[in-house]
Amino acid sequence: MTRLTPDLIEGVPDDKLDLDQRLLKATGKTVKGIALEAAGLPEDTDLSGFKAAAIPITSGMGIIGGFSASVDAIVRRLGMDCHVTEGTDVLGFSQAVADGCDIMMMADDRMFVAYNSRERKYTDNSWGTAKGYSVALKNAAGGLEGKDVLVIGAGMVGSWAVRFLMEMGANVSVTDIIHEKADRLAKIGARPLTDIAAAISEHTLLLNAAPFIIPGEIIAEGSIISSPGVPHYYDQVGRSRAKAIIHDPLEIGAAVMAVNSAGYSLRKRLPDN
Ligand code: 2YJ
Repeated sequence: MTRLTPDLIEGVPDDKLDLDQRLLKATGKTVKGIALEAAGLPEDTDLSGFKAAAIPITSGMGIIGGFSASVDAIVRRLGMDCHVTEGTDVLGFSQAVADGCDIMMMADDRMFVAYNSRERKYTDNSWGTAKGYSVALKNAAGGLEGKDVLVIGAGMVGSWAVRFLMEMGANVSVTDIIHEKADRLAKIGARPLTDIAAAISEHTLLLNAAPFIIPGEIIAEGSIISSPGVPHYYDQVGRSRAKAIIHDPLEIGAAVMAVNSAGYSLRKRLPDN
């Protein structure tokens, strides 16, 4: 995840992006629906028993204006109780513990986690983002069994996405400007491709996990693009050729993290576990 900037997330706390409506149109599911599927939990799961906290972290490059408020709003939209701690860093963490919080959401420059203090387990943002955007692509495509999917970018999110899409039955190709990174994923069954433009033109199901802006003229008509990568921009040609472009700056990944973290407690109570 590239470092977010306040302008990228300014619409998140008030849901100005209207993400649920856009996701419903593209995938038939809301953010919560995608997060529950990503976490392997039933569609009607009630998350109101969880108390979460968003803890501002000042280390490294410091606070991102609106980040904790955005995470707080995202978690509350899932039906959990949540607040931003008054203190930052270790003080904020200790306040969350003293408040009896079950899930602590916190990010520095390298790691963003949802820590479940009941189970002493965490879900990180790369996993959550890859899982959420893979589930979104699967729903938008009406299933992925036997279908060709291209993952652009073989970093943390792209590498997880390759695994998840393969588990969903897709034939996964992967491309990265650093060819060796894509080559490494051949070991787990992905097909590395070196010509990025040709790879994009030849696929209609894409997961763009790279900080790469795809020129519209190489996008195939009717493509479905699940696109967590930042910066996010599709030109007029790309937008008109694509059937759906799924993107938000923070919410899908953070929602999957929070729900999956709650899932450490909930899955223990499901009948088949
Ligand atoms: O609490 C704050 O306001 C800041 N410390 C938030 C920092 C958010 N972190 C990022 O944007 C990092 N690039 C996250 C890296 C996650 C890797 N998956």
